[in-house]
Amino acid sequence: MTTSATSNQNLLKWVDEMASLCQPEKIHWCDGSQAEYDELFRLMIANNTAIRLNEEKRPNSYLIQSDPSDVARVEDRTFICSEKEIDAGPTNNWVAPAEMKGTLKGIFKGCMKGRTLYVVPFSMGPLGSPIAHIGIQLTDSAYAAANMRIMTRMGSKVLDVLGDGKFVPCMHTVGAPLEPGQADVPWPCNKEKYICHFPDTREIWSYGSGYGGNALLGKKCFALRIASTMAREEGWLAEHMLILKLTNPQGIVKYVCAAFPSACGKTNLAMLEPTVPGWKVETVGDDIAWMKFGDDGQLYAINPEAGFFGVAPGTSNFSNPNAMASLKENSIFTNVALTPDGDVWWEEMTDDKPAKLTSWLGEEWTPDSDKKAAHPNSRFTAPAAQCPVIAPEFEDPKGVPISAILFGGRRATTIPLVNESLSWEHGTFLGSVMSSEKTAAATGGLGELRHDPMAMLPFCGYNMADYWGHWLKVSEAPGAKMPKIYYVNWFRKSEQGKFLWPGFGENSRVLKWVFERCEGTAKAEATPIGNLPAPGSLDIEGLDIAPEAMEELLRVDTQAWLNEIPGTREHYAKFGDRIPAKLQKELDALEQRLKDAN
Ligand code: O2Y
Ligand code: MN
Repeated sequence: MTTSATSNQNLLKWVDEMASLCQPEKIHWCDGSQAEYDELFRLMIANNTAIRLNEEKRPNSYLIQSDPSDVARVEDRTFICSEKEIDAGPTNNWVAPAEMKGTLKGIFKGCMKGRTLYVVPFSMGPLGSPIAHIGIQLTDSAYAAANMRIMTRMGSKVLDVLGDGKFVPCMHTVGAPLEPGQADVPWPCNKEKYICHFPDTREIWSYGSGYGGNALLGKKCFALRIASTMAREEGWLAEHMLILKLTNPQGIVKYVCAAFPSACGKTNLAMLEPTVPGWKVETVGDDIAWMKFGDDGQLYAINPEAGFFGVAPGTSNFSNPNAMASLKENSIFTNVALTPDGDVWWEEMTDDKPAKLTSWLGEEWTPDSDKKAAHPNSRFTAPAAQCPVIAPEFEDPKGVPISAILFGGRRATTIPLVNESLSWEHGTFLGSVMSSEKTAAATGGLGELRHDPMAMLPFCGYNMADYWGHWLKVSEAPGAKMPKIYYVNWFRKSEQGKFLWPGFGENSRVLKWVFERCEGTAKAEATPIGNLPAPGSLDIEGLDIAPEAMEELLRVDTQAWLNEIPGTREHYAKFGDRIPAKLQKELDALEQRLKDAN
């Protein structure tokens, strides 16, 4: 048992209560030191949970394979336990708080027997930033504690900043107590899972999973689900958005946020290498943005995280050299394959597949194998500070002023390459009707289309219609200078099923147009769906793209948009009379503009 470095009575009392409930063998207060991190891995190696990678190839890095049943966020086991069901809304699973607490108190009883309870103090955002908030995670997973050290500002220094202040309590157990003498397994977990959020009391309780968003509670549970409810009460925004810094050849800087559904290339966009000469992109964040108003009326954003928990498959020196450089050392790899010389590999990491690997399932793998070497949702956990293009503002407690917000999804048809909204209300509308083809980050079928408003469907901690209402309301704050809103789509396909836009670094051309629209220097053409680049205003110099492809990328298919209106009305109908009148009006106005143009 280590001693606590706090005199925060609420914290001490809560840790005592939870320890009595969970009955761990030991309690360890995490100080966040390198020695502690090394010790966590020494224990995980001794338990066959982790292996250390080849020191020359991947210094200070580890590989961990989860239980094959515990590989992704479990949306069907994720609950918003607000007092009233309507406040969770139709897109969340709801259970009354008293009932859920009863269930949890039952299953948490003795859940940490034979294990260590780690007390993990963490700050979401630079320590002491007025935009940051503090959480304390109690967990019996050394893997979660080690990941939290990369993903957040973690350790004793957080307790110093916390003082007697408030924190978000985050309870986590893998739900696998050990009886005396019982041998542990490499990846303890429970087939029963509960990922529970209590917005009224700002608490998180997670049971049964050791994986990713289910277990690293600072990320989706706190920074999005609970923070979205805090933001609503306090007049700010907690969003599933990357933050990037864009500098033009004249040295003018703008900051842009972008929301895409899970695993749609957000990390790639955040770290993009521009192909337009003289332009520079730097990364502030790759997944989450917290935005509060500054005295000048602008929204200032911080990245509440300190690391990247990125999807490994598809990440390569071609798709994202900056991510590859970020994970070259001091990183944790989960569910990727192991090479014979002690390094990691995943699908599309290299042009040539290695001749032999040990797959994420621990099986011998060759290029002829019919299974993937790495799980499609396998991950790297890497310190953001290791990213070669991390912006120095990443550490700035006051955050960065946001000029533009991009929404996007994976859409083979209908949605043009870029579309500028007509107003904040119209932009909110576009965000509210976002849809995308499904990816591997959540359990369920791949490829299927689903509405994913503002990329927040699995992450909004309250009724989504009220969330849209909050978006509309923030713009009414006195003196508010709201960012411009854009809708982008890198994934439009030709009739032959080929991607029309090359994507990756070439997306900088779209960022340039957005930047120049914010500056007031690029031209746009009004269309029924919004403002599209006027002919010649999107810089395609040096890009090998057929004029017909460009035309199709920017074509407003009014009939296809009209065909989507009934589906959009159905999507809204799910929220009944909670839908803000302003959004209904935007939908009606869009339909009218499309009919007039058709
Ligand atoms: O599968 C998980 O638990 C991770 S999900 C995730 C991780 C990093 C960034 N974004 C996501 C997401 O699902 O949006
Ligand atoms: Mn995400």
